[in-house]
Amino acid sequence: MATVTSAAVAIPSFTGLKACASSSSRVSTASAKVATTPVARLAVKASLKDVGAVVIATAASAMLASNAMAIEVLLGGDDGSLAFVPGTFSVNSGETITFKNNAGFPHNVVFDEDEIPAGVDASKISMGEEDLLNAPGETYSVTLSEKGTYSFYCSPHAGAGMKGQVTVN
Ligand SMILES: [Cu+2]
Repeated sequence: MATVTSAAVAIPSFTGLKACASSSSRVSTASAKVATTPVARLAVKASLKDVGAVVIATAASAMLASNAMAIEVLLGGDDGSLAFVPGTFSVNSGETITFKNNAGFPHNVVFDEDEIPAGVDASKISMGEEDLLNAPGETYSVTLSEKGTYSFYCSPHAGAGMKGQVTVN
């Protein structure tokens, strides 16, 4: 039974990883090939049928935890607005935030050195002021470990109000 359970978790996890990799360029696409024998595949099917969505949901969150990809923030709204979407959000310490070019680029992500927790080096978590994401779907990922509130902006569009805030819990 233990074997069946781990195989059941591995399959949707692999699917999730592929979806993840296709939507972001800098998130690790670590090989997640699962060696499944025909017997194991049958066991997975039966197991998934038996326990249903609960296993899939668990596997999906396990995938997120192993990738530590907590949230994706779009750069530019679908309506053409110069904004981070969402503009205000929370993550847990150590989770990865992935900013993804969506519309109205070029954009970038610069943390405000005056509005981040004391002791955090803004330059280590920011893109350079001159460093821009130019291509559709291009991403910038950052992992924040110090708890507190961080403000950030897009340097080309800060004047137009492209600013955001993340709380790390
Ligand atoms: Cu911008």
